[in-house]
Amino acid sequence: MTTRAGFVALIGEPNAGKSTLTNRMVGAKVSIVTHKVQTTRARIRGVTIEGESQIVLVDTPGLFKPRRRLDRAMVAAAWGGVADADLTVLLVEAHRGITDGVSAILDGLAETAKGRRVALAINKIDRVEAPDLLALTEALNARYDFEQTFMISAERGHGVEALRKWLAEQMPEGPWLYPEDQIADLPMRMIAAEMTREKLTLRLHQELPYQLTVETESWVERDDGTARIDQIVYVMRDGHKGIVLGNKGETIKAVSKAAREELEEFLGRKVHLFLQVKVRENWLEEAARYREMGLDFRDGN
Ligand SMILES: Nc1nc2c(ncn2[C@@H]2O[C@H](COP(=O)(O)OP(=O)(O)OP(=O)(O)O)[C@@H](O)[C@H]2O)c(=O)[nH]1
Ligand SMILES: [Mg+2]
Repeated sequence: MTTRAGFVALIGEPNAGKSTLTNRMVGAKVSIVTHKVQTTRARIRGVTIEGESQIVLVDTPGLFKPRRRLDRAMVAAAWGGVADADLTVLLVEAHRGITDGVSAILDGLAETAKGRRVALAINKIDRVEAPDLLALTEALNARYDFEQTFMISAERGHGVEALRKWLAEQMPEGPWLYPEDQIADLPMRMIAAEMTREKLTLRLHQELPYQLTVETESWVERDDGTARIDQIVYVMRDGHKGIVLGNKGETIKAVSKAAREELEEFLGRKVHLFLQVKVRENWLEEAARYREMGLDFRDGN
């Protein structure tokens, strides 16, 4: 049997649906998803098998015009994903079309991805009519020489099988890169922190999600088969701490419950999750915070 294996980088604007597609193809939630932009902060690898092929999906942070150090490190991580991949899939939102952001990514591809294999996936087709889709496909292919165009709904699953079958055929011949049953390549402590960050992002308004980070401080396996997980939520101001805690601690309690439930489902066992909120004015300038997120601090320079 000839096996195949390779890396597929998923890139696109924030909110394009890269993480939703990753989870859909893996068949489990390995990357967090929210309706807000800039949810994914580092490269998250999800693994899936199709026939004789092992496809390693590299979910990346959205590409946008960076302002802060964290933004720059995120964007660098996304382009780094393209550089390391056998194939790149650009996701474009069907109903938004060629925005300034998409245009900038197309320019970036022309500059950095020369000689690299790039396919196009127009996502969220559930939100548009067919004629609009054809026009968008033509316009995008006029801007960049994509190997293939797929029309998908990552959320509903339309077109995802065709994309997956095609990707499987494109993977280079070689031994599988991960054990057959592995679905993600991310330390469990990071997956756990991401789950909490997702619940916080879903519950907090405006800028706050962008100004906090979550770290798993300790993970203790107990004799009774349960795990005790302690996490720290870093915020930048006292006022933010109050908001994250909520009235009588109700916000943090709800977040903790939702994150714990998801963790228990993922791990298939009972978890005791303890969250602590700490004010750290300067966490956005601390190398250790970036390391914990899986980002390169120097990329932010
Ligand atoms: N209607 C519709 N919504 C979708 C589809 N795919 C994803 N979404 C929604 O789009 C939003 C963003 O999805 P994500 O998967 O987090 O997007 P992302 O590209 O990973 O975003 P960043 O991590 O911020 O770069 C979520 O609310 C998803 O539910 C789709 O096919 N149709
Ligand atoms: Mg994402």
